[in-house]
Amino acid sequence: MEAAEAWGLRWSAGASPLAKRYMEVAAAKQSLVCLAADRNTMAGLFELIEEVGEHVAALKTHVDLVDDWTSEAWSDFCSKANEQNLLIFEDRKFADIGAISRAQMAGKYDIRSWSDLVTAHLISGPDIVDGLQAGWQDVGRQGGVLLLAQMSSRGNLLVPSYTDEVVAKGRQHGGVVGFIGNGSRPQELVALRNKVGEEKMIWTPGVNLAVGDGAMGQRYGDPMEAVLSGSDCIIVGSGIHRAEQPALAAKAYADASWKGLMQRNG
Ligand code: 5BU
Repeated sequence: MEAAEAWGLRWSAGASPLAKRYMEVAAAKQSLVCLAADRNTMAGLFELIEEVGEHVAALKTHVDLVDDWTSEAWSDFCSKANEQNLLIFEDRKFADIGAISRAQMAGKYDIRSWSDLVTAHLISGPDIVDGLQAGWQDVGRQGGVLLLAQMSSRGNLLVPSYTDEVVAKGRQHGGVVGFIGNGSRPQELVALRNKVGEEKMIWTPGVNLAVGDGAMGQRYGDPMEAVLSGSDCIIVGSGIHRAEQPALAAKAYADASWKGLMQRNG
């Protein structure tokens, strides 16, 4: 199915080139799944992406949790992800002032050189988005910021009035591809989608086929329900990488998410 048809308003309402790239891959693979590749060895990461790459549309990383990280191995890993047509999303949750965030895009991990998307808090003010965009520009690349408007963990301090401010500022900024919403609470997602409108994306962690509480305050909601409530991408970690058969699990999440999109637009 063509991306424009699959995505309806989200495609036509002026999405950024990066968002369109994601939507095309998602339509081609019939999957709105972003794999949270939370494994701490390079071998584990390579194995995971080999197994599930065909069923997922984006790859989320935490570059600083890999024990045997080297820039060479990481660069090979990113090439593999690119071969599988995956956008690479470093969930760094930047939060500093603009100039330091720009500098943190460089440094040892050189996130600006391989990431297509990064997460940021808006707690320090809107200049963080300009700082991150400057980071990509410093190496002649384009990227997009996902602002944390909600979180999935219990007791988080992103209260509705804070969410409103993040959305109001983020909606106006061309460097913001979209927002992180709470995949574990459909009502919160519906409210977020109403605030965001149709133009920007909402990506949601806190999703698992086994709904309920996860480890250390994580909360999980149903994948299809998240999409029906306005999520454009379900971020799934342990539901896939801890499954006995990760490829089968990834396919199950892909199917649920795609069904949600078809029903949402139907
Ligand atoms: P899980 O294994 O599916 O629970 O992994 C969730 C991933 O999403 C993990 O990498 C977190 O860092 C990430 N995450 C989250 O769980 N909740 C949030 O609000 C944000 C990110 Br933002």
